[in-house]
Amino acid sequence: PRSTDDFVYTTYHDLNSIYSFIDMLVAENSMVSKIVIGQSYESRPLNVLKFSTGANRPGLWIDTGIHSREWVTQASGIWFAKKIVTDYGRDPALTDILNKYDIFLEIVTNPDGYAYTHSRDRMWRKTRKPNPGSSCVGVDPNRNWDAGFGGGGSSSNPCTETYRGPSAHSEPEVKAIVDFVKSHGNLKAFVSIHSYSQMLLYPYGYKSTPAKDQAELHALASKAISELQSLYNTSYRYGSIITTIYQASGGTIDWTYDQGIKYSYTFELRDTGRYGFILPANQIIPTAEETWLALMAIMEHTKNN
Ligand code: ING
Ligand code: ZN
Repeated sequence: PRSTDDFVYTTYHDLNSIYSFIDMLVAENSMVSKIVIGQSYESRPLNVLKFSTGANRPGLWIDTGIHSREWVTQASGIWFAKKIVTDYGRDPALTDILNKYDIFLEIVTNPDGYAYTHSRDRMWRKTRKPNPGSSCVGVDPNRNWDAGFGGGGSSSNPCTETYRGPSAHSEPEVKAIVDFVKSHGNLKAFVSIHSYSQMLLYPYGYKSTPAKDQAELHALASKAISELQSLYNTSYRYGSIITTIYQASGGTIDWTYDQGIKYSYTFELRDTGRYGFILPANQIIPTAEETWLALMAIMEHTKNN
């Protein structure tokens, strides 16, 4: 494709195709820029799209693809990026959000893993950093954060899918986001998108103590999933990570919440297991569309509170 209008949103794309989508979107739109927040273990750029219509704004963060095999998430991230530039100036709700906040979107949060899901193993989840003393590769980037690091629902065995890594923030893909969040200092919402299970989750995952803002986070989750369901009748469960899915320590949004980002959420997109990670491409656009309604609910609430 020569422009993001020609880009095919109904199929899955490899890493180079996504990188070229990002560069086209930046070239076409003055409100979009690309920030390289770091490099992956295998030296790929960690690209974040910044959507901004003015200086010194607070930020809203969305990441997709931190687990490489969850392909509908990166595909949805691409669709969100195009949706933002299309709707600005047309959809009054999004326009109002972008007149007050910057949106940051990291589409391929684990690029080494994503490349590997295309070249070798479609089911690869983790990073691709070797583990000294083990023949098993990679760390679970959703167990690597400094929030209950090393606790229940994470593993010390490098050969498992939930290996936490040698220390918190050991993975460059995680550390780059940590550094970005701290240096930005004014993110108001942080949404980390996974698949599959059809859930909208909020902290905590490492402990059963309710989050200080549990009541508000729960009510907003309810509103967001009812918006989501309004489009194609997709049903979602919602609640804290530990009570809704399972205990998981060292997860992204427990760390961002404890950094003071109140509206910290994780989505688990379609489906509930029929296709799982191998979601047919004809579900990309419906998944992205319905998820966008929930994201809008979260962003609007953030703006109004
Ligand atoms: N599920 C998540 C996982 O990393 C999760 C569930 C979400 C855990 C948020 C912790 C925090 O296990 C998938 N599918 O990756
Ligand atoms: Zn995941």
